[in-house]
Amino acid sequence: MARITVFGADLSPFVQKVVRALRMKKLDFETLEPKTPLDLRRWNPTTGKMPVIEIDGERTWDSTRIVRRLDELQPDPPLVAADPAVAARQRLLEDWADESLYWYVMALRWNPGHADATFEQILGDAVPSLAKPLVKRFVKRQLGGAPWYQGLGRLPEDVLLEEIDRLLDDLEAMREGREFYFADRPSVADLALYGELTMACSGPTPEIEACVARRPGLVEYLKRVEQATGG
Ligand SMILES: N[C@@H](CCC(=O)N[C@@H](CS)C(=O)NCC(=O)O)C(=O)O
Repeated sequence: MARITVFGADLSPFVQKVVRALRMKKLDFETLEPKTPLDLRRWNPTTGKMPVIEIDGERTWDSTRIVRRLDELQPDPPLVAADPAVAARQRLLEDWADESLYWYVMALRWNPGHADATFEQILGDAVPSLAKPLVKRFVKRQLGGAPWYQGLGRLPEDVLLEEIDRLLDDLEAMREGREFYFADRPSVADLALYGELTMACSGPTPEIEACVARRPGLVEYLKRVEQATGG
């Protein structure tokens, strides 16, 4: 049995993707949460981002590459469908969740109306109150700056929410009433969507939670993915 460690914070959608893939495959692992942003640089000098996985001493970074590696290590159950056309759609939806939906959620989390709550959620307990104003200004500039440079962070809040609402309609329609995306068992697409929507519904952006809650089919789907990937 391989010795596996996942480096990363539980709230990260990308860490969720990896942890749930490991649970689906019934692989034992331990997790290590970062204590400071310097940990990320130390664990992953190439991109400075989490998650990173170590399998018998060999490290891999980036959730998409990691889940691909897990499929090599333990092919059963597979994380994409056997049919290449279905697998391609699942991988593309995974990529859309990681590289597009993520930025919609980040743009809202770090916009002026939500940035304080987001900061409190990720670092509130870790920073002494005297240092908080300074650290908060720095973190808002660093992490909040990313969606601004990406572009979605420049949209007004009402426009962002309207777009997210429309995208959730499209997501629902694309599932075509199936249990999971394009197949009868979860794939990388479901793991990625679950991670993003769970972070979106984790507190600081109640408006997205309301968007999700208005769609009972989506709520049921998320519960289904949760159950099928370790609860
Ligand atoms: N494409 C990467 C994205 C990873 C990513 O953006 N992780 C965030 C946490 S949700 C991170 O490490 N952020 C720290 C930073 O940007 O400095 C993946 O799939 O692993």
